[in-house]
Amino acid sequence: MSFNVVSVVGLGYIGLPTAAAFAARRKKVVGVDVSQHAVDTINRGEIHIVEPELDMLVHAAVSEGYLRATTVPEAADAFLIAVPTPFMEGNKPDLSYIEAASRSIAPVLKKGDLVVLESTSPVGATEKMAQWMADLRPDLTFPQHAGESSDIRVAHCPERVLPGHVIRELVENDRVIGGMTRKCGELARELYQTFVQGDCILTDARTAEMCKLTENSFRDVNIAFANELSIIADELDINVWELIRLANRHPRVSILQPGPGVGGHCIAVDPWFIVDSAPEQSRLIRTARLVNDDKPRHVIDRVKKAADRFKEPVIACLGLAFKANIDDLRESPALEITRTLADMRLGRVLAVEPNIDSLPAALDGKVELCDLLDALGIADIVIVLVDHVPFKRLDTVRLQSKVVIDTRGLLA
Ligand code: SAJ
Repeated sequence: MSFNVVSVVGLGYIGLPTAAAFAARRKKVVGVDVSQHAVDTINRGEIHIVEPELDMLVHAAVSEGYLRATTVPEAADAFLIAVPTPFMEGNKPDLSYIEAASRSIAPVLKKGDLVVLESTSPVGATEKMAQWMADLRPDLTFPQHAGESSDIRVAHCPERVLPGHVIRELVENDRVIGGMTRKCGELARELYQTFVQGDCILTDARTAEMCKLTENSFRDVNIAFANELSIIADELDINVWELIRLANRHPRVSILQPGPGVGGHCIAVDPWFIVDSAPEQSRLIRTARLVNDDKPRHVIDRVKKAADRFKEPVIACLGLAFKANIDDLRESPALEITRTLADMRLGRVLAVEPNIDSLPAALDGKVELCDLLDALGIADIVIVLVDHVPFKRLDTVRLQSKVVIDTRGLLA
């Protein structure tokens, strides 16, 4: 089957690079997004998100006529759904974006089309998506009823790219492709092989859904182990960074790095989808989430203890992003810690974040955005919250006579 037109629904951190990757392989791509702003920006050949190299790719794709964005879905041969799956109250997955996206493409589906869910999803979401489309198109058959003879093919192929390295990882990473039937998977594999150089491995949709959740839970559980060690080490007056370095000399030990907590929209969210599906069985996964979510409180307690020694300390928070060398502040423990410290009115709070020009609303009016050297010039307490490159290059002489709380092991 040749896919003449590919439609990508949801033009965010995953959908837009994916659309650009197809376009770079000279596929006609119709991008669909509910945001008129995103659509207009892309149609000008510009981008509305920050990701290295993406701007060039999108610019080329649009100017050469391979990529076009719209708010209203159009007919295509394959549809990729890459919309958010946040969680709601009680850590339950919110499938409303997937539901809205699948309902929006249902009217333009035709016999032979492929629909792939890329969004990180709880087990069973692909089947639900197929049913939402089937409800609106009784004239077409879907795999949940017609099996291999269905008019529409449906699969799940979770994205696995690391923010900041999306363009390279999209092409090089292996992909797990879960078809609702074998033929659904094979057709999806054919589509991804347009630009993926890694292996495209077939499985069923439920395993593919669980595989993505498993990858991020693996990381969460292992970071929780490192975070718990760091709290124990503080208690026992041991340098956790040296401890981990030494333990990692063992050939079968590979401990991750502690930090101020786990941020981002993936690792801190996806494990809850497993817990929600099998609450009784997910004891370790749940506990890891709780350990990581509690880490900012531990950091704040340490700062509070240090601040008690001063009358009105100047506290410099180095880094607001959720990890090194990005500008993404969403779900960032560094941001949460800085905001809480300001709200506690322990002293004057300075934020140093070289990747942003202005403070987010959560900190506006409470915290001063400062240059690294200016902040170090006046700070009594310095908290390293993110291991950005400029902080790594810091001359430690500047920290002498200050109380330093290093959550990233930058100075260890
Ligand atoms: N972190 C630590 N210690 C570590 C490693 C990470 O505290 O040793 C923290 C980071 O500072 C950050 C958080 O964990 O706050 C997550 O950062 P990350 O770089 O581990 O991952 P993300 O959230 O940027 O991207 C992850 C990736 N998943 C895995 O590595 C298994 C990516 O491949 C996924 O595509 C992405 O989640 C996603 O979309 O699910």
